[in-house]
Amino acid sequence: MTVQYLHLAEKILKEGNDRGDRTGTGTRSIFGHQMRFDMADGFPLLTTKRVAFRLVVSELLWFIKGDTNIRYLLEHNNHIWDEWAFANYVQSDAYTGPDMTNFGLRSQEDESFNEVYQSQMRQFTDRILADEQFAAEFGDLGNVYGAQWRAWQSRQGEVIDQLKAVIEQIKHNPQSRRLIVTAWNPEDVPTAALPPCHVLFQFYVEEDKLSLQLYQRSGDLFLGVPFNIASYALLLHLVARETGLKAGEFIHSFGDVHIYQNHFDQIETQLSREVKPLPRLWLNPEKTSIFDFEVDDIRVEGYEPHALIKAPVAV
Ligand code: DHF
Ligand code: TMP
Repeated sequence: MTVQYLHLAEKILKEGNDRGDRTGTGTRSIFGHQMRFDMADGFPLLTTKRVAFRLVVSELLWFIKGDTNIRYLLEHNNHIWDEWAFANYVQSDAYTGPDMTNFGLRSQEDESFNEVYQSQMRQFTDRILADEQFAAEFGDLGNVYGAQWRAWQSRQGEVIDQLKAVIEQIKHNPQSRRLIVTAWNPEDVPTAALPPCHVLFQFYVEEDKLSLQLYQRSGDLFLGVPFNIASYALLLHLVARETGLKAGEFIHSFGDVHIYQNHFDQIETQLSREVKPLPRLWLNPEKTSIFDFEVDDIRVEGYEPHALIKAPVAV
């Protein structure tokens, strides 16, 4: 059940601190929380609103490929990272269009600006798809998850493939207490489009079961967190497949977990809804390596959530 999520929503509403935040939107937040999802209960995809699972899949496969350019996402009709690439572009000298300062907030408050912004964004994403050179320059988000997971740069100038290494360790040294992948690279934090929110994950093997715990430093409960839960549950299943283990628990630990002020109504709507049975995950039985999966190899079955709820994303 995704009751854990609704409990967290209630806790934030009741006990949270009203705080300003980087984006200027304002949040209510708490610090420190943990949820546990047993994969035996079903796949933890929120049922109190529809979550676009196909976007979760293409984003996770993008990380696993080590890709950091939004072009792959756009090719899969996935727009969840557009704003952060666009922010880099409009701050560069190459951008000569209308002023896009603070476009995230302004597009919510000013309808005529929003039209100009939507049109600029459309041109930007069309060009990323059409123009390889432009994509290489402005589609790349820098050393985000894909780069840190698959190609961490060492001091000696070597490249460390953390994901591959951790999978080898799970296979050969399952009792290890060092089964960790970290995306938080202090060297890259000052220049990142968005410093990693899901910062570090660790595996644990007990008998034939594999569990995964994530530390998320910052969580947008309404928009990001439903994706993050599904994404790491899926990652757990994929690594379990590759290592011949069963998927055990996904444990989700938070630092600052918050509800944006302009998401309160949407959260209340979710709280008024009845949870529904969880879907099941289908993975193409012919695929055994996490590195071979493609979007069509991954589906949820029996997903009958309540209707989608829209909300603006804070940039
Ligand atoms: N910034 C903020 N403020 N919150 C986030 O959750 C967030 N997430 C990021 C990057 N920066 C962020 C990456 N992940 C959406 C979901 C996940 C995500 C970014 C955006 C999102 O907007 N989801 C909507 C619509 C998805 C669509 O259909 O395009 C949703 O309703 O789930
Ligand atoms: P911050 O860098 O100031 O913490 O802002 C990042 C925001 O994005 C914050 O609201 C958390 C949210 N977020 C998620 O919840 N999940 C994600 O996967 C990502 C990338 C961001």
